[in-house]
Amino acid sequence: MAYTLVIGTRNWSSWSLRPYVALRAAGVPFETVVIRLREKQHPTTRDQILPWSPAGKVPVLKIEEGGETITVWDSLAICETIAERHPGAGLLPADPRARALMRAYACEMHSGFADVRDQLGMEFARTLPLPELRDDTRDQVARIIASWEDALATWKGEFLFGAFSVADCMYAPVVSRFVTYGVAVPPPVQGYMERVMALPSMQAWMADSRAEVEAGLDR
Ligand SMILES: N[C@@H](CCC(=O)N[C@@H](CS)C(=O)NCC(=O)O)C(=O)O
Repeated sequence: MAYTLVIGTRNWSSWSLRPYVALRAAGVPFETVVIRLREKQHPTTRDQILPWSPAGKVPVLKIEEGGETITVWDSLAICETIAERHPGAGLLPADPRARALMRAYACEMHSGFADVRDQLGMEFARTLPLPELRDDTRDQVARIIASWEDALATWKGEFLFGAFSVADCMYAPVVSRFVTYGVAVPPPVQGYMERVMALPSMQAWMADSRAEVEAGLDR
């Protein structure tokens, strides 16, 4: 069995970060292919992604197994697949109630918070001033913080559902955005964000993002 994870420019690719932290949490070896985002010249970003996935978006996970190749696109689908294939990593909580809520958290992130994505774009290796937030963005930031506080208080662990789970993978790019723009958060949430940023996977992503920024690859 061999995994290849196709990702975008690390400083920007919030969607790519999610399966990367999931694979690292599962402790399985994988190859990484990086495609430069926002490339308008031929071959464009899309041209480069299409040979990997018909959806034309990163991330993509290729699983080579028993002479067959399975292509999984979409960050949440990849995280769920990794969680299912590596149950020992505990990325899906064992308690069915926690598992159901964990999925609600992951899906709420996946399908929502458009204004946060728009106004607080991921700039993993940078620190930037907080822009004047629109009302919708402010409401979404407040909702994210309240939901994290609730999960941390309910499950009383280091991460949202106690142990590190798919929900933390899905929210890892939001943690990075809040750090980049200095979003004010209450102490329990600050502690959570620090634990996420300290993960070896997040530290490795930071080192690679910084290298991209220094090489001008995010321009
Ligand atoms: N819902 C998808 C969205 C993936 C997505 O939008 N990826 C962006 C980069 S972060 C992309 O591939 N853009 C390609 C392009 O700009 O041509 C997922 O969760 O994987």
